[in-house]
Amino acid sequence: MNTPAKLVTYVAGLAVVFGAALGVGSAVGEVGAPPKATAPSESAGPAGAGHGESTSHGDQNGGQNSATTKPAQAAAQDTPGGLQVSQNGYTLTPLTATIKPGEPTDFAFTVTAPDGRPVTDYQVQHDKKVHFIVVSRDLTTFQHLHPEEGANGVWTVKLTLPEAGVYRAYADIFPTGASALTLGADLFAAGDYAPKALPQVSRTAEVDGYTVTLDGDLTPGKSSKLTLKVSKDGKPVTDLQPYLGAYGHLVALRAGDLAYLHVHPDGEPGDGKTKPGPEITFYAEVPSTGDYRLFLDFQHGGVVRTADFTARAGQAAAPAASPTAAPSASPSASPASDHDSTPHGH
Ligand SMILES: [Cu+2]
Repeated sequence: MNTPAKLVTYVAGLAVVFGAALGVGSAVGEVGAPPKATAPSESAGPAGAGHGESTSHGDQNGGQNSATTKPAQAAAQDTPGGLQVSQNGYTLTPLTATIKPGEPTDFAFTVTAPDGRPVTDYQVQHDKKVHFIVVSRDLTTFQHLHPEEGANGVWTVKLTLPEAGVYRAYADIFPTGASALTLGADLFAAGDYAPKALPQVSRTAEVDGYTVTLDGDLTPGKSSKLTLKVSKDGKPVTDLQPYLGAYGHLVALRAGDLAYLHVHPDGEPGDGKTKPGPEITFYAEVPSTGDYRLFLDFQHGGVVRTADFTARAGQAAAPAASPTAAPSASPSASPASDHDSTPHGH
């Protein structure tokens, strides 16, 4: 009996303490001072710190914003084409999800405008509204296609992804009322994928019995003149056929991120000065040092062929060309210059 009695007393005691606590709590609540004291003090610490942090963040953000806004804008303007699936409100939207390797597929896509609707009004560039480029991401395969325009801004093209792997598709377009832009999206062909190494730097390409040589150097940040000379069986080809309003089309892609670079042909058929070969001249603008893949489309005998090169932009050419480099050619420098001179030698 003692134990229950003690429990009752204990419970009663707890009740008293609890009641007292309630009383204190309510009293405190009524007074309002402690809660106000604690609440502000609790929140004052974090809030104060928060203000401090947010203020400093704000300042930093403000500073970063003001500091990064201009570079960001400049960067946006300088960002090469093809790296983004959406740019300036225009979005490349593939409508075909899966593509089996080696099987011709009706690939469909739209480009949506900032209002979300498919673009139906395009400016023609080089005879076409849409130039559709597809490369494997290891840059060893290249296709330059021209999709057919369907209803409601849907474009379709017969596309074959030659092997399993990851591909980059580019839509080189000029929506009316906007500016020319190149949107890019990845495509996938399921299966075992073995990426190939980037083809070695070379100034000579062979395709179907044609030899194409590359002259000129890619200089980062500058318009670089490139001259491609086409020959067949050792003889210069002087009757190239116009293809898409030019004697050749050159696409340059940066190794590593597959940036799509602007290349402008120099002259066009019928301008009274541009000859149908054997040389085709372009001006390419590359944004950085590094390796680039160049794909030249040219037409001869009614067939369009593609010659491909790997070219190195930047410092590579400088030491070999520098007068001081030769006398001071050290053992460590010679391998580089040997390596660099190889493509130049051809
Ligand atoms: Cu095209």
